Amino acid sequence: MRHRPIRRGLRPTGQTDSSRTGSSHTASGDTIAGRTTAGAGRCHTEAVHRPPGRALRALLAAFSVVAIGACTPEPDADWMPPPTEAPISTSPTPAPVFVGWSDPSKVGQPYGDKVAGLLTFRGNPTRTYYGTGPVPRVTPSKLWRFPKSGGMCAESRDERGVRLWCGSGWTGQPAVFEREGRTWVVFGAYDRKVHFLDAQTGERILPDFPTGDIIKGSVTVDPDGYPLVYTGSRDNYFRIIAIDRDRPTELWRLSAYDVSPTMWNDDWDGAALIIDDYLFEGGENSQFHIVKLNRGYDAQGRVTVDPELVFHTPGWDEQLLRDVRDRDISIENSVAIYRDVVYFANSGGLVQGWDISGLKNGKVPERVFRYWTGDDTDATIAIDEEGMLYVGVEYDRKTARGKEVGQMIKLDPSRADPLVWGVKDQGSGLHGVFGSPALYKDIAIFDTNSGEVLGIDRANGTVRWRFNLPAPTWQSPVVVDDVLIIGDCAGDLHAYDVSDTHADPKPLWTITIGGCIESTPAVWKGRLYFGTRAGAFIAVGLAP
Ligand SMILES: [Ca+2]
Ligand SMILES: [Ca+2]
Ligand SMILES: [Ca+2]
Ligand SMILES: [Ca+2]
Repeated sequence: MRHRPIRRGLRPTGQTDSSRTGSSHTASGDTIAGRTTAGAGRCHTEAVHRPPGRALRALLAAFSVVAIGACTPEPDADWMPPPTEAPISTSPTPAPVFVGWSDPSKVGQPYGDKVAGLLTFRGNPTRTYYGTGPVPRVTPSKLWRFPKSGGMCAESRDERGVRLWCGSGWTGQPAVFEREGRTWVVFGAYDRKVHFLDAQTGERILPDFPTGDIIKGSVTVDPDGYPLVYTGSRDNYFRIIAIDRDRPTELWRLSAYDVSPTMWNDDWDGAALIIDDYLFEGGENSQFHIVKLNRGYDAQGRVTVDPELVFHTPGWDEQLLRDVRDRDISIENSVAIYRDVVYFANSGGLVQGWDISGLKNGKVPERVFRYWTGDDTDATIAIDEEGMLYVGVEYDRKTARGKEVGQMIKLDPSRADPLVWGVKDQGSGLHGVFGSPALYKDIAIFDTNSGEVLGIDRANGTVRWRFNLPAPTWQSPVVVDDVLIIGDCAGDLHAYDVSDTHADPKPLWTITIGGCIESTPAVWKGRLYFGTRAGAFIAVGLAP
C-alpha cells in the first residue's frame, strides 16, 4: 500500500505547499488561478426560456452551410461534370479526429472501446451512457439476490448521529463489465464493503473488500483495461484496488486530509473519471483532485500504479462563501468532462469548469466557468453534444437565487449569462433534484425529491410530460432501448416506453422489489442490477 504525502506537482497559484495544514476557513478566491466568466456568478436572471445558445446557433449555421454546399445545384449552368461513374461528393466529409480529453462525438456512447461495460456512474465522461439492451418489454423476474439471505448493513455516523444503514442508496450505481469471459458486477454498499460478483449467478468472484465506513458512491472500473477499481468510502479514503489476484488488494489511497485547505467533511461520494492515465475526482473535503496514475505491470504480470497528485484546488471561492453564508461546500457529485474542461458542482451550488487542455504539458488547470445555482448541487452534471450542461439542484437553503434560477437547469458555458432555461421545483420542506438527469432524444429526464418525474424539452425548457412516484426519487433515471427505467421509494421498479417524446410515457411493466430503490440501476445486455435500502442487491431480467 502506498500512501505518499503530496509534495510535488502542479499547484494553483498562491498555494505554496499543498501538504501543509491550514485553517479550513481561510481559503479564498485568490488562491484559485482562474478567470471568472464575466459577471456569470452574480447575474440574477429570470428563469425563463431562452433562444438557442451561441454554440447551437453556430452548429446549426455550420450544418446549413454544409447542406447548401452539398444540395444546391451549381449556379453555373454551362459547367458539366466529367462523364464518370465514380460518385461525386456523395460521401460525407470525414469528421476531424478529436484531439483532447473528452470527444463530443462520444456523448451517449460507452466510455471507450477497450473494456465492454458500464464502467462508472452514468457510464462515460459526459455522464450520458446508461447501458445496453435488449430491455425487457414484458415483466421480467428477479434472477438472483445478494446476499442470498439477510442484508448488507453497518452503522455509520453522520450529522444526524449513529444509524444503521442497509443495502445501497444514492448514488450506488454498480459497474458491470466483461473480463476474461465473465460479466462482473462491482459495487460498494452500506456494509462498508466493495463486492465483486458474477453477473450470471450472483456469486462472488473475489472476496469482499472491506473499508472503514459505508460506501455511498459508485465505483469506476479502469476504462483502459488495467485490472483496477477506483472507489471512495465514508472512511475518508479514496482507493485504487487491484482485481487481478486472489483477493482485491489496495494499491494506493488518498486521504481527504492529504490536501489543504479543506472544508466541511471528508467522505468520497463522487465516481472518478480516468482518461489517459489521469484520474479526476472531487471530494467532500471540497477539493478537486487530479492524479497521474502511472499504471503498469510488475515482473509477475500484476498490475501496478505509482500515483502522484499533480493538482488540487478548492472548489469554492470568497464570493461563494459570501453568497451561501455557511461552510457546507463539499463536492458530492461526480466530475464530468467535455472537450478539455472538467465540470462539477458543490453543496454550495457553485457549478464550475476547469480547463485541463495543458495538463500533460505541465500547464496549471484554470477555472474557465463559474455559475452559482443558489443551493446544494449534488446531482452529477450531464453534458450534451454541444457542451450544454444539465444540472439538478436541491431546494434546501431556499435562497433567493435558487428560487429565481430553478432546480432543473440548462447552462450554456459559452454565454455571459449561461442560463438557457430553468424549471422550478419549490415548496415547503426539502425539494429539488438529487438524481442526475438522463438525456434522451430531444428531452432531458429529471426526477425530484418529491417523486415527480419530468420530461423536459432540451431546446426550450418546456415540460413535455410529468408523473409522480412514491417519494423520494433520488436515483437517476435510466433510458436504454427507448425504455425509461426508474424505481421508487415504495420498492417498485417501473419501465415506460418513452420513444414518443411528445407523448406521456407508456407504462410497460412494474415489479415489486421491496425497500426504497434509491440507487441507480445498471443496465447491461437487458439485465438490471441495483441495490435497495432494504439491504439486498438484485438482478432482474427475463429468465433464460
Ligand atoms: Ca468520513
Ligand atoms: Ca455525502
Ligand atoms: Ca450536498
Ligand atoms: Ca442538501
